[in-house]
Order: sequence, then C-alpha cells, then structure tokens
Amino acid sequence: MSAFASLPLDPLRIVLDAGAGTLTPEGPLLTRRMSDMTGAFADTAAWRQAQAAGDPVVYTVASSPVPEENRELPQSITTIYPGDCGGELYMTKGHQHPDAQGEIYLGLSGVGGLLMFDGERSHWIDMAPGVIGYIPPGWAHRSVNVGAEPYRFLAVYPGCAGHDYDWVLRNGMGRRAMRAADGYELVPFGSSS
Ligand code: PAN
Ligand code: ZN
Repeated sequence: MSAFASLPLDPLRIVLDAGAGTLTPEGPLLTRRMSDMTGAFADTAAWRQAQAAGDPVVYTVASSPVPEENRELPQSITTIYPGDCGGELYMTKGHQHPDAQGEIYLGLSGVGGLLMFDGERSHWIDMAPGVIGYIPPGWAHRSVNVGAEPYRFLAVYPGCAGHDYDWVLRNGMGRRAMRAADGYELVPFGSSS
C-alpha cells in the first residue's frame, strides 16, 4: 500500500458521503465477491452454489488516499450487502492485526454487528448509524449485515496494523451470525444451525 505518497502525507480534507459510501479524494476500492470468501462461510456447498449463480458481491471497501504506513491513520468505508449464504449472514472475511493495534468503527447506515474474538472470548456489538464500535488490540474482527439494507461503516486504524486473514481461518471467530425470524442468531463457530 505504499504506492500513494512519499511520507509524510500533507494535511488532507476528506469528504465522507455516507449515502454513497465514498471518501473523496479516493484511494483504492476493494470488491469482495463470494469467490473471494474462501473458508469464510460454514456451508461450503451453499458457498459454491452462490459462486455458480453469479458470484455476487458480498462487500466493498472504499479507502481514502492515506496509506497503510507506520504512523499514518488510514480510513475506509465498508459496505456489506444484505444476504446470506446457507443461512449465514453476509459478512467480511475478518482479520487480526499482526501488529496488535486498536481500531474504531462508526456505523453510517443500515444495521450490522461487529464480532470480535481474542482466541478464547467472543464479543458482539450491535451496530447502527452513530454507534462507535471499539476494537481493542489483540481482538480479531469481522462485520456482519443483519438487516435488509446495505450495512455501512467507517473504519479508522493505525497504518502499521496490517491484516492477517489466515489467523481467522486458523482460529475461527468464536461465533457465527445466522439469519433468524427476528433478525439474527449467534451460534457456536463450529455449528451452522
Ligand atoms: C476494516 C476492514 C474492512 C473489510 O477496514 O478491513 O471492513 O474487512 P476485511 O479486511 O476483514 O475483509 C478494518 O478492520 N481494517 O483494519
Ligand atoms: Zn481491522
């Protein structure tokens, strides 16, 4: 991510459009489709079927140009679309910061959940517009859309944090968020019902 600027970056005015899910000026935009979610959803048959049936976009991440470099403070807006895969609600891949650093999320639109796991304990925060979810150092984190509209949030994190996705594949996230009649239900990670 060092392709943007030689350090230090100049002061920057960034416009957040919560309705569009954009930060202007823009940095990189990531699009995560079902085919990018290897190992994430418990029901692998449903996951393969979803790829064959159009490989839908599960979420996007729009960043500002602030680079992921030591001492910088990058920001991004994640938009998770509504849906489920075998009953498991659409979510981010989830990661641990290899350099244990805290992070804040601010809900912008829709409703979601911030699932955290420290290897032993899991913690869930209900997210909505105006809610700040605080992720302490050492807690892996994954976001889930629990509603019928796109769930969108701003993330701000230290540029040195890094993103370890394999940690979640090795250790899980403690729980999974499944669609339920009254919204969502959290179940043990090893179970999908
Ligand atoms: C967020 C996440 C973003 C996408 O900006 O990176 O929501 O989730 P995954 O990285 O798990 O695909 C963040 O936590 N940054 O540190
Ligand atoms: Zn993070």
